[in-house]
Amino acid sequence: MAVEIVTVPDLGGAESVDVIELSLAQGDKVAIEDSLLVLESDKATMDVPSPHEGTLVKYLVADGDTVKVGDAIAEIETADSAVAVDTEAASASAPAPASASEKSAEVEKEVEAAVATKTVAEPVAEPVPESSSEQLILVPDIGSDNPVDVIELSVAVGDQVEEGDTLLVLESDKATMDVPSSHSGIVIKIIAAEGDKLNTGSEVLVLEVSSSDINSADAKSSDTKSTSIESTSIESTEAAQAPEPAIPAPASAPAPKAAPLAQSQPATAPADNEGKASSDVYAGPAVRLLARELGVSLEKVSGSGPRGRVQKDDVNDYVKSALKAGPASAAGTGIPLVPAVDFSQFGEIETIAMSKIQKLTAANMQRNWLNVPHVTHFDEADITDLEAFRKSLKDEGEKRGIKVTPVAFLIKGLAAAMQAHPEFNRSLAADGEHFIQKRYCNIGMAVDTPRGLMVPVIKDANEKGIWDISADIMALASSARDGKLKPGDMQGGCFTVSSLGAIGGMGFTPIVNSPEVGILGVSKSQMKPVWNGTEFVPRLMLPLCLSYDHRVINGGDAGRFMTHLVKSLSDIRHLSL
Ligand code: CAO
Repeated sequence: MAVEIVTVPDLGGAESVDVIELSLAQGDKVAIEDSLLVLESDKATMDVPSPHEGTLVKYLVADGDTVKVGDAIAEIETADSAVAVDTEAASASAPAPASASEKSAEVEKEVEAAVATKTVAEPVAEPVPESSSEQLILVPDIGSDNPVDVIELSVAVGDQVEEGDTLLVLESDKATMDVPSSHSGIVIKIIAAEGDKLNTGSEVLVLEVSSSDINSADAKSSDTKSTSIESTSIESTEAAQAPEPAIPAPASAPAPKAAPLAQSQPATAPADNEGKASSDVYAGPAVRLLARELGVSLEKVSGSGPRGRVQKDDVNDYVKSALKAGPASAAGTGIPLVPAVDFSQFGEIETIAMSKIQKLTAANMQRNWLNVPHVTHFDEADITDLEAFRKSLKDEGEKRGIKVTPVAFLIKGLAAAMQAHPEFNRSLAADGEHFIQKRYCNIGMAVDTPRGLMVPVIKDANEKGIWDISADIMALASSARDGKLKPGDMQGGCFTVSSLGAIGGMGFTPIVNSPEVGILGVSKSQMKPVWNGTEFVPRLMLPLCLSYDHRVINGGDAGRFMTHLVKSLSDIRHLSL
């Protein structure tokens, strides 16, 4: 066993380049030639293949670092150090299956080929003999005898293209290259198809052009050719005819490293690349290959790499979240993503898995919060008499084995208010054009459990008295805490009560449990001085917060509903009417 240090190979003249992708994870098995990382200069990207077989111990650089030739980039543990050949020591050490210097020369050649291709990427235009106004566009010199894949056709028959517009995108193992049009004209026939393998001189498409365009473009084409054939390095390319970068980079400033885009973005959240053609998305060949294999349109993926470059993880995360979101995701909501933050940079952290209930609650809350236009109406009820009555039930309750808490009265009061104000016992139909009026009255009750929030339902609350409701509260709350609720216990709710009265607080804005249209938040009752017309008297006041779906309930409805509820809680004789 030996640990080999891999260094940055010859960069073909570029002084320093950015690390834009770490291709592996610590502990990954590495074969010779596996891509270790991707480097990028102003004009090209290159994979750095491993000169060793073994296990990646660690990277010595990070995404976004700037490196130069000879910089240490990774440690690889090899089984037999004699087999491994270090990049720098390649020429001096024993022969290896593919020495690093050979490899780096290969990489360099590939990059150069790609760059040169970009420079010669003015396609060769040969006049079509039978019509002087038709131009057959051929693949330009791609700097290699190996065929390259057509990964994208950027135009369709009938399109008007201008000189320099991208006609199609080609991809070799190591680079992508746009083929720009050498003429302005109208596409009248497309010969190449996506997935075809093309060589220098292969037919791409036919353009209908005016004679003047042919002449001027031909002149430029030959100029370009003579310049570009000599362009063999990243730097000399820059000095040449200002070609398009091999992989188009957006002009925007680099994204702050501390705040990359969320790792698991909603599949349907708007991508930075929304609206772009795939060929314009800033991504490397390996990422394009992965996206094609997974059937992902790159323009839908947000790039988290430097300057918004799409990385393999972005494509994988897109696929994961697409699967998770399913077909009912909030497509096109335009909601900006919350950036993921590496909290470990600020101090020690621990990652805790969410329980299934917590995940469901999070998803439901977000869904309801996003879908329902919420309004919260605040009021308070004088429960002085109610509490006196409740306490008077204590002895009988002990005999029955039932504890009566304020929540039972709230549920009873809500059921009565819903009978009097039936709009609170409605749901919006899925078509958005009808109300569903319910003739039954089931009230959900939020229960705080160690595994998360659960909402069992008290069935037919309008038909039950305080003892029965109290018995239901006890049974359902205890089943919820013991994890023994059955699915039927949590279904069919018409309205929800969320009582934090035993915990504290003066008020809160609960989230409607859609498709229900209202939820009552209850906070802790307090003795308050209340003006009775002649003097201040101490009264026990219960804060109530009604959140409602404003698509179904108007403010006036809410005011009347709460006035009804407050009145019946303040004088429980109304509950018997
Ligand atoms: N003001 C003052 N005291 C109150 C009160 C209020 N609004 N509501 C209840 N209390 C008192 C009760 O009277 C009881 O006191 P005593 O033992 O002295 O009689 C004590 O608080 C404890 O009540 P409890 O919590 O055992 O029973 P409950 O019927 O009041 O509530 C339940 C049951 C299931 C609603 C509650 O236990 C619970 O889980 N609440 C949390 C709901 C929640 O998490 N909501 C947030 C959802 S959104 O995140």
